[in-house]
Amino acid sequence: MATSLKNLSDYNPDEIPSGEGMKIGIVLSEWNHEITSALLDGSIRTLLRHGVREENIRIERVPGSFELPLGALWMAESHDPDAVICLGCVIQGETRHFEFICHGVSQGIAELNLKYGRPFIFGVLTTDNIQQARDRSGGKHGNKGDEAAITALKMVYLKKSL
Ligand code: DLZ
Repeated sequence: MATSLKNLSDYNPDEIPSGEGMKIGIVLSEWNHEITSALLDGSIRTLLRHGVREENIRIERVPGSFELPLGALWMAESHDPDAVICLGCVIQGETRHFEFICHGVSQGIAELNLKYGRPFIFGVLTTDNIQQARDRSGGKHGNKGDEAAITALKMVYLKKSL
C-alpha cells in the first residue's frame, strides 16, 4: 500500500492495452486545484499516449472530492463512457472532516463500480499535507493521474476481453 515504495507513474508501456476506440470520462474535484490539475494533466497525457482519441475524453468538474461519486454517476448516465476516472485530493486538516470526506468518496466510488458494472477509478490522493500531495501529482513519487489512467485502460480491456 505504501506509495513511498512505488512510483505511481512507473509501468511498462508494452504491457498496457491500447485505448483506441475507448471513451473515457474524467471527473475532477476543484478543491486543492494546484494538485488536481496536475493529476488531470497526468491522466490526459497517459490516455493520449496509449491511443485514446482526444475527442473521446470528456472532462467535468465538481466542487470537492465529496461530490465525485455523484458527478461520476451523472457522467456515466449522460455520456456512456467505458470508464470514469475520478480525480481529487483530500488533505488532512485539524478536524475530522478529512475522515468523513475520504469515507464518503471511497465508499461512493466503490458502490458505483458494482452498481453500474463498469470501472469508476479511484484517483483520489488522501494525504497528511500538501507536500505529500505534490510528491504524488508529478513529484518524486510520480503522478496518481497516470496510475488512474492506466487502471482505466486495463479495466476496460479486461471487460472487453471477457
Ligand atoms: C470542506 C472540504 C475540506 C475541509 N477539505 C477538502 C479537501 O481537502 N479536499 C477536497 O476535495 N474537498 C474538501 N472539502 C470539500 C468537500 O469535498 C465538499 O465539497 C464539501 O464538504 C461540500 O459537500
